[in-house]
Amino acid sequence: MFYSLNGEDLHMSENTLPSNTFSSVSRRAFIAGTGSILGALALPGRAAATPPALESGAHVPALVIGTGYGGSVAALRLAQAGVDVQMVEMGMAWDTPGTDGKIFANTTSPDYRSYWLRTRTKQPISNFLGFPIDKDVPRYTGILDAEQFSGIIVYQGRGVGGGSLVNGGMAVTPKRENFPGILPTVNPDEMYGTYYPRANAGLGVNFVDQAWWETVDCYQFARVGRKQAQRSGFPFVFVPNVYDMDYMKQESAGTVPKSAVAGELLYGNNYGKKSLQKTYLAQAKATGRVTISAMHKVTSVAPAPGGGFTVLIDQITTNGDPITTKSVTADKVFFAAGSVGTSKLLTKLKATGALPNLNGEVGKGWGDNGNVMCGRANHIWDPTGSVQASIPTAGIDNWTNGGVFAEVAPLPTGIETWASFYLSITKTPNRGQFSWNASTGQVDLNWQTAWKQPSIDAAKTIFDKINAKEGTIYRTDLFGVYKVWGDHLTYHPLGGAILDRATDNYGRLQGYSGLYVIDGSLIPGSTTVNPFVTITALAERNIENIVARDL
Ligand code: FAE
Repeated sequence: MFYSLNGEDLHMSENTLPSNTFSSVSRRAFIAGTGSILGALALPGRAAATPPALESGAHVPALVIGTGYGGSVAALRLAQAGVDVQMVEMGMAWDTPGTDGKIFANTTSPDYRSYWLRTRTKQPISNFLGFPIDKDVPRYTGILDAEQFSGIIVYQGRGVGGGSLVNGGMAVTPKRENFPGILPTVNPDEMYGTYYPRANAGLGVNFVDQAWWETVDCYQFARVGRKQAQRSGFPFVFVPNVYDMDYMKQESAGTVPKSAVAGELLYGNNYGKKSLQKTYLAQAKATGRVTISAMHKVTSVAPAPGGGFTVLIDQITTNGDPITTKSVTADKVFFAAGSVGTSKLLTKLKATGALPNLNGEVGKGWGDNGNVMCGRANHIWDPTGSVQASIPTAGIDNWTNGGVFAEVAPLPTGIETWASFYLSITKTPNRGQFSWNASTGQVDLNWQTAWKQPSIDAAKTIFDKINAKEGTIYRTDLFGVYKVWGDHLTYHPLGGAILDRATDNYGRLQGYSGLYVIDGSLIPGSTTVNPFVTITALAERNIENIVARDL
């Protein structure tokens, strides 16, 4: 079953879709979720009077650290409940065109906008035909952070919209049978009946038109992926996305400016993608109660003498240097800086004595969602196409037998590569822990590259079989010289402030009344599929409880 969100065209399309399409959200529940969003829009706001920009010495009722999924849900729902919200975001606003007239750079030509404070790109696929493809770029507060810890690079979006600015838009609701393993203390009936539908509606999730998909050049790579998966007996599943699939049809027909079809993604999409700026954050701003301060980085949160919390914030330049430090008092503070950002802040604040009452669970339970990448070399008669849409639409599901869900990913290089490329999400027991390093003044993560071995083993349950069936081999030239596995990175950081351990069962931090966690750090390391729908749905669930009980 599946649903469509194209205006009034809200209906099930079971007849036209394979039964193995991902989604466990019922039509009634989905419409209930949509109604809730539309109803919420009709609530009285203060559209005329936008709250003032963040000034040092200000007192704010609610301060949200970060503008990704968790932060955007929190801001919208708090504002709708009548609370003025200050959102603080360390990255850029991404609302102004660069020197080429475009806001975002293309994936094939990274420039100063592409990386967060690096002088050389750190592309997830670092090599091609064995040759390194990274290049020098000016140091700038660019959109993609390749944050290096021991044993792993964690890719994250930086800017207003967080990860929604750079991600593949795959909006996957986990299979219900897997949910107890994802968030064991959360009631699945509530999630699948109310909060997943609400999240899908709020995010603007839609499906590709499969009749179009079957014929169009830019999904040839995915059709090759399907053919080979099915020949080896693996279920091939279509997954929803937040990219506007009607827009992509027009791109492909040449009637609108191209984005996904021109390979835009990793450094932002100039068109088509319904990032949070266009969904939750647009609604939040429309209430008139939400102010977003970009290029502001929170460095400290501590109890304020007269109640509430003192929040220290560095306003930074595009070089990353602080211009000024602001001190703000907030009655309530929502940590929504992402799994890594929130974990680093909380670990530091506990260790350095700013928030000593946080419990010993802070910094624990961090996972990589079992991410591992690989490419396969196809035969010359199996081209994957020189034009590849950057938006993935499907995956290979071997979760039940092999603990792996593999996204059939594009390789939008603009040339024929005869490569099939995959990002696998796997079941893995390994979890890392953040700790404060007093000598460097940094937060470390104790991840080891060897901890990816269970992920590689899981991915091999699919790709060894496909290679054997097709008479093909792995590509060894994409992650170095003779290196098969992209086991050095994750796109899906999760955990570090686990629900019902570091916080109560709704994200209230233990030890302090008025501090909350509301992002991916609540989830203990795995969502079995791409994570942002689950992050959004959990945030919807938690903020509803917080608004009802704590305001
Ligand atoms: P996130 O979206 O990371 O937002 C946190 C925000 O806080 C960021 O904007 C930070 O700049 C900001 N911040 C951090 N520290 C501070 C501070 N001290 N002061 C002020 N601001 C701060 O968090 N997921 C999917 O479900 N489907 C996909 O297709 C998908 N593809 C991906 C592709 C890439 C390349 C990447 C990097 C990620 C992808 N993800 C995907 C993961 C997804 O984007 C991620 O799980 C969510 O963005 C996490 O949401 P959070 O709200 O936890």
